[in-house]
Amino acid sequence: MCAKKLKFNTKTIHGGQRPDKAYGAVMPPIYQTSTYAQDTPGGHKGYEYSRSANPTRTALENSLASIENGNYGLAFASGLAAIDAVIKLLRPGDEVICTNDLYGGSYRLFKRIFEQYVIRFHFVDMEDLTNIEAHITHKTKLIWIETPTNPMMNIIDIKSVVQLAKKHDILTAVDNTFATPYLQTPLDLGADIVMHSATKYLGGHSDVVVGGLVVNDKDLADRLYFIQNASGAVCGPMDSFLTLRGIKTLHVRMQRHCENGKVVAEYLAHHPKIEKVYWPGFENHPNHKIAKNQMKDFGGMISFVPSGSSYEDAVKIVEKLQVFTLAESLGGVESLAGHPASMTHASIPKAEREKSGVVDALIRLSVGIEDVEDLIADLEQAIG
Ligand code: P1T
Repeated sequence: MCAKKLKFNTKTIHGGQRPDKAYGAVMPPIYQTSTYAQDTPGGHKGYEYSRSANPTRTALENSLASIENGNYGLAFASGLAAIDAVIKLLRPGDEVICTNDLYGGSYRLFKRIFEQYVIRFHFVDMEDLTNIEAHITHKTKLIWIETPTNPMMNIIDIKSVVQLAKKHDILTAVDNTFATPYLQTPLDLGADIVMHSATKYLGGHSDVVVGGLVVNDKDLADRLYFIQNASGAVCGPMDSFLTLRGIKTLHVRMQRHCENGKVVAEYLAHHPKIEKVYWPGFENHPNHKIAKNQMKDFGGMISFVPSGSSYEDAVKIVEKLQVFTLAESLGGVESLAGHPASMTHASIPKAEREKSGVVDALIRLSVGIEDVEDLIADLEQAIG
């Protein structure tokens, strides 16, 4: 059966994978090898050196393409390595328009690395399309969308941004890390590139650092493959295997992340000691309607500000949590709490991050798939 016709839950398990030809192994074997024997120079079986290609990585790349409804997948050593490859499509003098609220490491890569090579980044509030339009010139070559944004949970209307970009012949890339293809598939909305930190929900068990790209266009895939091979930040076979294993349960994990996320978000919203809760599932979220339209559910990522709104108020809470672990990252089966100002977004200057709402008192939760009663009890004892 054509893999493209399979439904999502089936694709997470079977997408791009067949039982191994040698012995019928149901899971793709871990080809822990750097090189491959050749009968004669150039006479190999499709693999010659594992930076260029590795069968376990190929299985992951096919799986990524399958779950994102794309034609071509590429797996990298980290999410940032995947972003790095996309920006390397550009040349000095080119400009990028990106969401003003985005992962701190993406901001750092754009500002501290690529601006040295004379690529310019405009960070704009994409909830209002006129902000994007105002920055479009003949130099604009890429629009970089993160939605929901990290950590403010803003929702960007992918379809509208893509329409605008296409009018001006500009590529669009969507960082789909927070939503995953369980919730939204940006290529179906017209985006050119989907990017993942597979470290998060796709891997799902906080045991790998992996990145991914998926595209439909053959020429774009070839250019990205060239960069992947030439720059070399590839995903190793063991990490490819673990990510593939994670993807097989993506749909059941995401369902529970969404259910638990809703309960936790509503608990926080009704708590007298919480000032503000950011979660796209609330009807009064500024872009709830767009979220409802482009996402299947609202996910398990929530940010909030405790009353008092001071750095100390936030630190007191995260230090008291016992079931939630205070740690960077997100998307694993276990619940994590983070303090963006000092952790994930510390690389963004304070004045810059506060403009998009990342204040010192902001706490970010990655709601896991534990019993939600235990998560609520933990928050209750920590918030007091
Ligand atoms: O960590 P890495 O796999 O390199 O992925 C970077 C990245 C890219 N995009 C988004 C939306 C991300 O959240 C991340 C990584 N984020 C964290 C580590 C974090 O705690 O937010």
